[in-house]
Amino acid sequence: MNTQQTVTISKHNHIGILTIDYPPVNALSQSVRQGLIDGLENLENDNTVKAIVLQCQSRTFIAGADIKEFGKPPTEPLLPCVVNRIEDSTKPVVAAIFGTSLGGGFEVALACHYRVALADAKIGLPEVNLGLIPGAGGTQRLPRIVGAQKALEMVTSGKHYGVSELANKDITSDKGLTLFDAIFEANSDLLAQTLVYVEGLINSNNLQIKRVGEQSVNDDNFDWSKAITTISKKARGKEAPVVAANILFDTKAMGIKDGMKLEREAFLTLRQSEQSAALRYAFSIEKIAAKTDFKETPLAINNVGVIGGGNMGSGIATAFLAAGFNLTLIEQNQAALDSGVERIKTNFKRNLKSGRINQKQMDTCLDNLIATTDYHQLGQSELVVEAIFEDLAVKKQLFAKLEKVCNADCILATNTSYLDINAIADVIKRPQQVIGMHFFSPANIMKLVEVVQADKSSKVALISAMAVVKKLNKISVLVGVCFGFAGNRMYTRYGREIQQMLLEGAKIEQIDQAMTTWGMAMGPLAVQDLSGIDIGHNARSAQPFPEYDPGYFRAAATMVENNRLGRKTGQGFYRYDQDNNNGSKPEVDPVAADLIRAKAAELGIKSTEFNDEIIVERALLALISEGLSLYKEGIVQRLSDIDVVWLHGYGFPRHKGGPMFQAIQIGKDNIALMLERLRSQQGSKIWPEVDLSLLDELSL
Ligand code: 3H9
Repeated sequence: MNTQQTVTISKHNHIGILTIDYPPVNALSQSVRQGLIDGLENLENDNTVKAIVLQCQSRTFIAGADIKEFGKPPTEPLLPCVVNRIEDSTKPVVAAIFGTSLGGGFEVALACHYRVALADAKIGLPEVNLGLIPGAGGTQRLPRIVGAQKALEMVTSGKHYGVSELANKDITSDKGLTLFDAIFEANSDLLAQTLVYVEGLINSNNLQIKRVGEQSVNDDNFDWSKAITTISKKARGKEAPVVAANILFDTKAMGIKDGMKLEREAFLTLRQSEQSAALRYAFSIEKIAAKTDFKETPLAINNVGVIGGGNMGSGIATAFLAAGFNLTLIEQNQAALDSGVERIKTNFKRNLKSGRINQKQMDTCLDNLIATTDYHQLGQSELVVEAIFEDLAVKKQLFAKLEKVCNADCILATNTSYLDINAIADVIKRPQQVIGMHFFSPANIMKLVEVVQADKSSKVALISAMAVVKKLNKISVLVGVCFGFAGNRMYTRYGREIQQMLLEGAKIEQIDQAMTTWGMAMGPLAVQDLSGIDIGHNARSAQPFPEYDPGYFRAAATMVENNRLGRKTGQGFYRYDQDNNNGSKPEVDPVAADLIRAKAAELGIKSTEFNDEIIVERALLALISEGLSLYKEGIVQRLSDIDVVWLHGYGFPRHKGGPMFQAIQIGKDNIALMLERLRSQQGSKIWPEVDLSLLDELSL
């Protein structure tokens, strides 16, 4: 696309209008940057123009630098030059903001002399989410308007902020600079109102050139050291927030030119980093995961049924209600139904308390809930999600019943974690309606949903479920049927390697420490204690896929034999305060270690020394090996989908990209050597041959 097409010039009386039209999100590609410079020059030279409005077409103001250009050499004009050119303009420039003004897009707005916005617009500097810091003056101009403390929070959190939310906080610098000079009603005509606003300034002779860069930063009474320490702790290994905080600190007393120079250097260094590559990769694979080659149009789904009001069912129901769906919750009896409704209300109250929703929003969502024991009330549902306990026979009965009460087009989804969905589909006359929708616990919070394609699932049912997942503001990955689908099958393989290392002499706390220090959200053994060691044990014992060997879970089996089921029994791999099982910290328990040692001796396994590096290496190799097998078997559409599953379902550190991204970092030759070594120690049943050339398909 050439310059003329991405940025155009028009005029309204004495106001020049620069319009960016570069769908989908008006990213600051080279043509947009050049178009802005050329357009500005043109309007500056036009003697009839007294002010310039910068606006965007399509669905949003500029959403940032063009992420697709980040892997390539930078091209002129660079964004810092563009924003400085805007600030230096000899005529006042007014940014008209709607949708999302993010990253470079917000930096452009900060360089303008006025900012007006629709009340529902969002702004932010999300660069840290891509392993970067703002690279075009964001760390410099923002603190000059909102003060050092607020700017530090905004830059290091990477959060999107509602315009009204910020305006309510009345953030104005002591020099009279403000983030927004005017805020207009949501959904109103932004351009028309901006023109009236600017004409008002012209007619009243109040039009000014307010250059933010000429002001100083206010950091009175601000404890930088404490704030930076807190940010470093919270970053848990992520580099960008810490670099951002230090840049804000180091440049706070500098002029804008010197400050932007340091900011740019740090931005360029981070752009080359593995963390930024991982985070940019994560951003792009999430978008790709939701895509299929199905041509079918998704069905309109507004009315959803959820069967089962336990933890999982109530979490799923909460997610649907929060996204505005009409929801019918079904339970077997009134007492179970009441508990389910109570759980849903508790979930909403938590959101209310944390400020994520207000009372009115909560009431509106809960008004859409019908709770009943009468299955006939599912007659209007276009989708029903079953979340009852994991028993194949009971689920088959339920689906036979659902087929009778639901309408012919209704999609029937099971939330099973392990069971064979084909066996469930086979009991009804419309197996094409049956799919899996595997939510992760807590379902109202976790982003991932595996949409499972059984042998006879129709494409319409699958694509409709994926569209619903997007509406839930979650991320879907299409997977095939096998034991545990993509996520839990890999989790089982990962768990088996952890268990094997326990038997070989690695200590419980050493394994958890190694994995959390590396970046996993929780240690694998603490996770088992939290979810109940018997849950996985029972699933493995009853697993219906004979070709899949759940393998070596002897340490977990030993815990179960000794009624050490985890937090719920006050002891598992760790020990917990008996009076406060859920709240207390896991304590190392020598009894658990003794039980594992005794089991290892019984199996004739020799004890060896482990270090953190070996623990992490073996855990990662288990994931990489199983992931490659899954892809080869066609359980996932693409290798990168595996990383999406691990980033969003299992607390894999986002700045490490996922198991497959890690495989690329380790390198194919190294992986081949490591796998060969493990295969010779444990055998090819545990470490089968895998096709490492598949890794070449990953585009980073
Ligand atoms: C930056 O600005 C650095 C500067 O400080 C310094 C530079 C020197 N570029 O998410 P969606 C595409 S760093 C290119 O489905 P939504 C996206 O891939 C950047 N493309 O829509 C997708 O493409 P496709 C700081 C982009 O409505 C399509 O747009 N900015 C970019 O759910 C629709 O996206 C950010 O980090 C981009 N910057 O959400 C913002 N952004 O159709 C990142 C999106 O081919 N973006 N695309 O799959 C977002 O957060 C969301 O996309 C947004 C829209 C909220 C804007």
